[in-house]
Amino acid sequence: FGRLKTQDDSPHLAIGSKSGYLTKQGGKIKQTWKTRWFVLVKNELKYYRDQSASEPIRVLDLAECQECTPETCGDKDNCFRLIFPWRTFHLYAATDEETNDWIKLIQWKLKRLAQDGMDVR
Ligand code: 4IP
Repeated sequence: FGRLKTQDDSPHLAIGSKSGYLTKQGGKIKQTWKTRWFVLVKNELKYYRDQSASEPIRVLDLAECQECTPETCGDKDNCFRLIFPWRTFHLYAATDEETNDWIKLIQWKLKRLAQDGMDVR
């Protein structure tokens, strides 16, 4: 990513929120892996073209997410998948540590959503 920071750890983000660059596989066209800026707040995971974009490409509702697990996808390191009834997303972060942070936080939110419903911090 050149000089770009791969994560935003600044304190303006609420506890339990996270943002950073993840690389994701295309939906129908599997060869295209695009690096996108992901923002996780409460139950919403949004991805943007880059950190400066104002409109998200897509908003994912974790209330619909069935699973978040590490996986091996071909030659890509640090991969994980997010399973929705309508699509499985394949993603990876720049490092193993960042991937693990995303997985841990998303899994925590999925657990909270399953227990308490929508009010996920
Ligand atoms: C695109 O490939 C990008 O990977 C898109 O990702 C992806 O949309 C498209 O999936 C895929 O065809 P090209 O840029 O080579 O056309 P992004 O939206 O991050 O740019 P998704 O749905 O993954 O966001 P399909 O399903 O539209 O083919």
